Amino acid sequence: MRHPVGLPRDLATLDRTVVMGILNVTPDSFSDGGRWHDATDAIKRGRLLREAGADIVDVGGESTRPGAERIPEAEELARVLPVVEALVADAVPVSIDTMRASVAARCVSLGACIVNDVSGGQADPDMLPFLAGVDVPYIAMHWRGPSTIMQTLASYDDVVSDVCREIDQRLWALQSAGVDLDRVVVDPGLGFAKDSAHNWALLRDLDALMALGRPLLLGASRKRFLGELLADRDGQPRPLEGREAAGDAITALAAAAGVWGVRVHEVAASHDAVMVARAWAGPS
Ligand code: PMM
Repeated sequence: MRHPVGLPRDLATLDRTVVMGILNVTPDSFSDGGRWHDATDAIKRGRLLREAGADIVDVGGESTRPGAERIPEAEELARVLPVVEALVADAVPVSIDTMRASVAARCVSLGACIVNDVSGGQADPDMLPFLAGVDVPYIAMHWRGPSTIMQTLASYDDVVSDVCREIDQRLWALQSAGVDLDRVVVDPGLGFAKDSAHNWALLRDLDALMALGRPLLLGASRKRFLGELLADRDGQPRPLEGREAAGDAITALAAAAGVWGVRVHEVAASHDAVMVARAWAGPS
C-alpha cells in the first residue's frame, strides 16, 4: 500500500486499505447529525470506532450536507477541540475534517495527524499556506462550491475526465504553494456536486483517479446514491440505516482495487472487508 508521507508510524506500515471512521460532532450532518453532538458522547463514540477497527477517526464539526450553511469558526472550534484532545490523549489517530486553516492548525497542534478538507483548499485562502508549514498528510477532495449551491454545480461534459482535471489543478495549486505532494491524498468527493450517475461513473473508473499518482480516499458511506440504488418498489430511496451493507460492498471493491482509504460510519464490517480483500490479493 502506498501511503502519503507524514503518517504516524503505525499507519505508515499498514499493508492494506485504511479504514477511517466518521465522527460528526454536529447537530445536522445528513447521515448521523445530532447523534454525537455532545462532546462526551462524541468522545465515547470515537473510542468505540477505534475499538471496532477504525485506523483513523475523522472528527468534523461542520456539516457539509447539501444545503448546509456555514457555522462560525468559534462554534466549529468549540465542537471539535475537546473531542480531538481527548481522542489524541487516548492515542487514537485523528484526522480533522475542516475547511478552515485555523481549525486545522489548532487540531494539528493538539495532535491530529491528518487534515481532511472537503474543499481541497478552496474555501479558505489560508489553508494552502498553513499546509506548506506543517508536515501532516492532507486529503484534498474534489469540490466545486459550498454546500448551499453544490447541487446546482453537478454538470459535467465527462465526469471522470472533468473531476480528474479539476483535482490535478488542485495538486498544482498545492505544489505552487509549497506543499509536498507526497503528503497529499486525493478524493473524488462522492455526492459533492455529483448525482448518482456521476458517482457510479467515478467508481467505475478508479484507475483514472489513481492515475493522478496520489493515494485515493473514497467516502461513499450512507450517501444518497446508495439510497437511490436500493430504492423500494415505489421508488422511495432506502433510508440511511439500511444503506450500510451497500457501503461495505463498496469498501470491499475499493480495497480490491487498491484504494488507500475508505471513510465510513460503521467501521467493523469495512475493516473485515478490507482484511478479506487483502488476503484475496495474496502476499505482497
Ligand atoms: N463526505 C462528507 C464529509 N467529509 N470528507 C472526505 N474526504 N470525503 C467525503 O466523501 C466526505 C468528507 C459528508 O458525509 P458525512 O455527512 O457522512 O460525513
